[in-house]
Amino acid sequence: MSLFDSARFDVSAAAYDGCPPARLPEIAFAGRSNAGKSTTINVLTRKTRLAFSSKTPGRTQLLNFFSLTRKAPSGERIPAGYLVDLPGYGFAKANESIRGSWSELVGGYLAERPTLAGLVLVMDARRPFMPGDEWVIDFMRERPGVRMLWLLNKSDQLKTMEKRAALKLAQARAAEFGSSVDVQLFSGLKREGVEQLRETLEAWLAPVASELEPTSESSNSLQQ
Ligand SMILES: Nc1nc2c(ncn2[C@@H]2O[C@H](COP(=O)(O)OP(=O)(O)O)[C@@H](O)[C@H]2O)c(=O)[nH]1
Ligand SMILES: [Mg+2]
Repeated sequence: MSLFDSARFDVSAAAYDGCPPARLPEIAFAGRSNAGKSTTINVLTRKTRLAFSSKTPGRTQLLNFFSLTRKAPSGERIPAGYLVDLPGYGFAKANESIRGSWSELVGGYLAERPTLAGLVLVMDARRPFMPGDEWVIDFMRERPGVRMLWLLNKSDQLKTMEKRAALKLAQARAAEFGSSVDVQLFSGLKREGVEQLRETLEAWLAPVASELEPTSESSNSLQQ
C-alpha cells in the first residue's frame, strides 16, 4: 500500500482550535468550490468517496483531515502526515457572514499551522487565477517555507493548444512567485497527471534524515 492509498478520514474541524495536534506534516488542498479538490483527493488516494465530492458547492465550512501512514522497517504502519481538504471559496450564493467565517477559518489555518508542509491550489484550467485564488497565492507570500503546487485541473476540457497555453501562463506566474511553486496539468476525471501529482506530494512528505529512526549503518556513518 502506497503512502496516499493509506488515507483514512480522521477528523473535521469547524474552527482552527479543532485541528488535530500539530505533530505531523500536512498537505492542504485549497481552491474555489467546484474546482475539483475533493475529486483530486479521491483520485490521489484511490478512494471513491473519501473526500465527499458534491454537486452542491459551498455547503460545508470545515477543515477535513485525512491521516496517512507509512510502513516502518519493523513492518508496522506509523503515522506519516495528513491531507487536509479546505472549504472552497468563490461560490456565488455566499453571503457576507459565510465569507467572513471562511477567511477566518482558512486564513487562520494557512497563516498559523506550523506543520503545513505544502499547499495544492486546485484551479479550473479554463479559468485559473480567479480572485479567491489570487488571495490564497498572496497569503502564501507570508509562508515562504511552505511548498505550493498549482494544479490546473479539468484539463480534459481543454484542447492541446489550450493546455499548452494554460501551462505556460501558470509557469510564468510561478517563476515570478519564486522557486517554491510547481505547476502541472491534471484531470481527475481522466486520471491524467496522477503520477506527477503523487511524486510531487511524496517528496513534500519525505521524512528528513533526522526524523528517521537510525539504522545501525546510518548511525555509524553519523558518528564518523
Ligand atoms: N471535467 C472534469 N470535471 C471534474 C474534474 N474533477 C472534478 N470534476 C467535477 O467538478 C465538480 C466538482 O468537483 P468536486 O471535487 O466536488 O470539487 P470541490 O468543490 O473543489 O471539492 C464535480 O461535478 C466533479 O465531477 C475533472 O478533472 N474534469
Ligand atoms: Mg469538496
